[in-house]
Parts: sequence; structure tokens; C-alpha cells
Amino acid sequence: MNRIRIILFTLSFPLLLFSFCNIYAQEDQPSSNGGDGGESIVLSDPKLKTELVASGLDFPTTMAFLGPDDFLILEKAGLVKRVTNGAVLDKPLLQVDVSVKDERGLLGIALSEKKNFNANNGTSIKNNDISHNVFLYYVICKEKNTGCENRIYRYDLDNKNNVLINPKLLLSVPSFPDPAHIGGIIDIGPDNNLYATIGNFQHTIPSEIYRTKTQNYEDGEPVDGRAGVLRITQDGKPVGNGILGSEYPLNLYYAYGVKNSFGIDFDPVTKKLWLTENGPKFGDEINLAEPGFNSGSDKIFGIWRVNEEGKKLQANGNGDGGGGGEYVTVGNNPKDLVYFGGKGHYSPPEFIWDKSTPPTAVLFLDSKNLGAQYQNDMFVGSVDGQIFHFDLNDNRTGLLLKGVLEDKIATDDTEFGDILFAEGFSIITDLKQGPDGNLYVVSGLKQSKSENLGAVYRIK
Ligand SMILES: [Ca+2]
Ligand SMILES: [Ca+2]
Ligand SMILES: [Ca+2]
Repeated sequence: MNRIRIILFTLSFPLLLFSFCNIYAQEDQPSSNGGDGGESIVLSDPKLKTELVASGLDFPTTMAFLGPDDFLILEKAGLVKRVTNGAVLDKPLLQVDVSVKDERGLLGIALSEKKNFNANNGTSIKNNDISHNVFLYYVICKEKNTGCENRIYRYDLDNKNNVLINPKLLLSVPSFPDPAHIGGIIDIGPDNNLYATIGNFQHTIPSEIYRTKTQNYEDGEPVDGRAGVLRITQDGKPVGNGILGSEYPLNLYYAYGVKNSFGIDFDPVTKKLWLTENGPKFGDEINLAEPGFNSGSDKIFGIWRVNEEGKKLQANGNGDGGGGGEYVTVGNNPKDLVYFGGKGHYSPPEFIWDKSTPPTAVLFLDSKNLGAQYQNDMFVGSVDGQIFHFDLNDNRTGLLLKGVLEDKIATDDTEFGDILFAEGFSIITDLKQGPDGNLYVVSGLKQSKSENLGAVYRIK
């Protein structure tokens, strides 16, 4: 196949700005298992192969399956599209007037099947074509980049007419000061509640300092929904009395102290939540998040304390970037974090990328389709187009790591050997398991007008 020139935008999450770089990549058959040593897709397991499922999408952010070879996919600029047997339907199911500045946009989707929808009493809807509830997470602004809110809506999917109807606002969180660290991932948990990642809306070096208690400032501003994982019912209500407290919106938090997460998933065996977190220019994380988990942001990233500028703090009191000396590291429940009367708890990450490899989606694959050795394992995508693969330990409380990774830290890419499963995608914005048991990859950006970019791939 012809060589193509790929112009790749990359998102610089730590700086919260779009940066632009040219990457000249060659791509042989998209379905090939790499092997040319270039920047085409390469899988580390020669028994697996990659197939292109759909292409021509404009910065797809996430997907959700309706059935075999049938899924919804979001474009960051506000379109919900349906892809059936590899064909993208011409007409979007919904177009939302979202803010797209920096990390804002149409970012999250989750589905629940509408069972017995004929019993949909209490409303005037008598539409037998409604097959699913569709939950969407997006950012809207009253005026250009002011009065912005991160919102979750529930829609009905009219499966026959291919439209999303009956929007119901479930959650709204004020989104300021920056168009950054938005989070935006939603998922339905084993408890049938809706989980959402919401970042701290703040550049690493803030343009305007805004500090709340869920960012671990005890004397900070009141809790407002940022910097954590929120949990609500499918009707938008708090679940029970709340984990950290009963006051709104503290009662929505499942986890906090999370700077920005682009990935959550539930272990199919233990039903526990795992999340990825983006650090500043270091200290990206994978965490097992028990209820009330405090990830330590804005004071700790990876295992390292940070100074006011978000740089690693050294024992001599200096920030990273001069002076030498040891970094200040922390263990469980350091004193100066916020614990909401003992209801929260801090623990260090289960895995750390020291040099920033911004992790995105996380997926537990519970099928044997890629081989029994992958069943129930964890896969993590990255901004740099890699997929990492992890085995869990016997009681599934941590990852099985060997050699240079036994310290739970990948210092840089020289330590990726055992965990690198695939590389050569564009920004990986989502990983999903299809109804066919295969691994689907949303490769985010539209890299070329004519080629297979802004695409969905299947690994089988
Ligand atoms: Ca953490
Ligand atoms: Ca395994
Ligand atoms: Ca290491």
C-alpha cells in the first residue's frame, strides 16, 4: 500500500494547549502487524492482527457498542455518529453546540439498554423504537469561553430514526478557570450507577489559582465537583448518603484528588474501579480506586511531592530543575492532605510513568478472543499512540511487574519492553471490548484528509 504522510496533532495535556508537530509516518496495510520498523501500527504479539473498522472521523473521542458491528462514536466538535458494518451513517444522530477550546468538547458516552421500554409510564413517550438510554458528557459555554459548564445528559436513542431525543440534564459542574483538565470519561459501573471523571480545570501552572478541598487544600474553596470521579444514578441523583459526606456536591464523589483522568474501567472479577491519571510533566498514574480514594493531587503526583509550580519537590526544598538532591516521596495517608473526617484515604499509584506518557483509556478485556493469556488483563492507551498491557496479581489489588518495573515505575521508554502491547496509533482516546470479544481502539485525530485517520481499529 502507498506510503502516506501523516500530519499528527498531539495534545500536550500537561501544558493544556494544543501543540503541533509533524510526524512523517509510513503505513503499510493498516491490517498488517507492523514489522517495517517505521511508525505504522505494530503489535508486540505476532499472533494478533489489526484491522481498520472505520475511518474519516474528525477527532473521535469515545465509542459505545449497540451491537455487533454497530456502535456510536463521538467527535470532539459535538457530533454523535453511528457506524454500522464499517459505514459511518451520513447524518449524525445529534449535534451539540459544545465548546471545543483545548480539551473541551463532546467527550464521554455510556449506554444502557432500555428494558421493557413499553413500561415507560410517567412520561408521554410511547416510542417503541427507543432502544437505549445514551449518556453524554460535554462542555457548553454561555458565551464564548465564559460561563462554561461540564454537563452530563441522558438521551433516548430512537433506534429506527437514528436520533437522540428527550435530553435530560443529570449533572452540571462549573468549568473554570481554564479550558484544561476536563476529564470527560463516563461509564456505567457494576452497580448500574454512572461514573464520570472531572479534572481540576486548571493549567499546571495556573493562569488563575483556584483551589478547592478536593484538590487537597484544607482551607480551600468549597467543593464544586472538580478533581475527582463522581458517581450518580442514571437519573442524576446522589447514590445513598455519599462516601465523603452528605452535602451536595461532596456526596457525589467516589474519588478525589484526581488532577485529570481520561480512563476508568471496572475489573470484571473484583468489580473494583481502576483509573488512569495525568500528572504534570511527570508522574502519570494507574490507580486502583476504592470508594473514597484520594489520589493526592494537587500536592502529590506519582510518589513525589510537588512545589507551588507543580514541579517535583527536592529534600533541600527546591523544585525540580536545579540544586540536585533527593526528591520528597510519600507513602500512605500523608498528614497534609484532606481526608474529609477520615472518610477519604490516600494510597500511592499501582503504576507510574515517570516521564510523561499521558495515559488515556483503560480497559479490562474479559474475553479470551486475543488468547487466554489476555483474559481479564488490563490495557491502557496513551496520547502517544501506544497500548500498554498489564497482568494483575493473584488477588487483583495490583499489577504483576518484573525486572526494571518491579519498582512500579517506568522511568522512560527504555523500560517499556514488558508492557508495550502496541504502538503507532494516533492519540488513543478510547479502548473498548466489542460484542465479538475483540479489542477496539479509537485513534483520535484526523491525521489526513484521505487516509485512514481519525479511525477505529480492531485488534483480533
Ligand atoms: Ca496519585
Ligand atoms: Ca494475562
Ligand atoms: Ca523502573
